Amino acid sequence: MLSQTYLLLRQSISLANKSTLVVATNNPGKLKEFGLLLPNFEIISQTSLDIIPEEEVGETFFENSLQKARIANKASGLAAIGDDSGLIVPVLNNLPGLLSARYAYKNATDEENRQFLKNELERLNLTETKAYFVCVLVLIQVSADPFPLIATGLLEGSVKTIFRGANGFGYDPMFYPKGSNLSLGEMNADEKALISHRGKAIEILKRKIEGFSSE
Ligand code: ITT
Repeated sequence: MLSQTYLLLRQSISLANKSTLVVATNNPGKLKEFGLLLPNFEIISQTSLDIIPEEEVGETFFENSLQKARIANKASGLAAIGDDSGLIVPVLNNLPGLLSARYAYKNATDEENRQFLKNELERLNLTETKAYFVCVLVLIQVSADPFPLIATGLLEGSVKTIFRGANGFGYDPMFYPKGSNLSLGEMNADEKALISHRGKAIEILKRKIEGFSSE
C-alpha cells in the first residue's frame, strides 16, 4: 500500500528527464554543490526567482529544511528542495548547530563565524576537538505535497584552530574529516562531495526519487 502511494506521489520528478528543481537557498556555496551533485536536474536557485526566505525558527534542522522547501515550492509552483545544515561541536554544548550561519552574530560572514569558533575553542584551551556536520534535505515535489522526501547526511571529523585551504565555504578550512590529513577547505569540490554530509544526503535522496527506498 505504502509503495503504491509512494510511486504515485513521486511521479512529478525523475532523474531521467532533466526535471526542474528549485534549491531553497541563498548560500552560493551550497548552490554550487547542488549543481555538482544533481547533474541530471535543471537547478534553479531561489535567489534567481526573488524568493524571500523566512526567519529560521525551528528547533530542528528538519523543521527549518521543511520550511525552506515549502516557501520555495509555494512561491514557484515547482519542485523545491530545502537544505538545513550545520556544524555540531559536542564540547561546546553542540553549538554552533542550528546557529551555524549566524554564530558570531546575525548576518556574520563565514570568516567571522570561523574566527568566533576559533576563539571559543581557545577559551577552552583547545587546538582541536571532535565535531560533525549534519545536512537535512527535504524535497517537496508538488504543491501541498503530503509526502515530502527526507534525507539526512553526517560527516564526522574534528575542528581545529588552524585554518587550511580556501575551497568550499563556511567552516570548511577548519574542519578535518576523520582519517584525512586535509581540511575540507583543501579538498576540491569532487573530493568533498564524495564524503560530505550534503553529498551523502543527496545520494540517499536520489535513491528515494528513483523509488528504490521508501523509508
Ligand atoms: P540558506 O538558509 O539560504 O540555505 P544558510 O547558510 O543560512 O543558507 P543554514 O541555515 O542551513 O544555511 O546554515 C548552514 C551553515 O552551516 C552555513 O552557513 C555554514 O556556516 C555551515 N555549513 C553547512 N554546510 C557546510 C559545509 O558543507 N561546509 C562548511 N560549512 C557548512
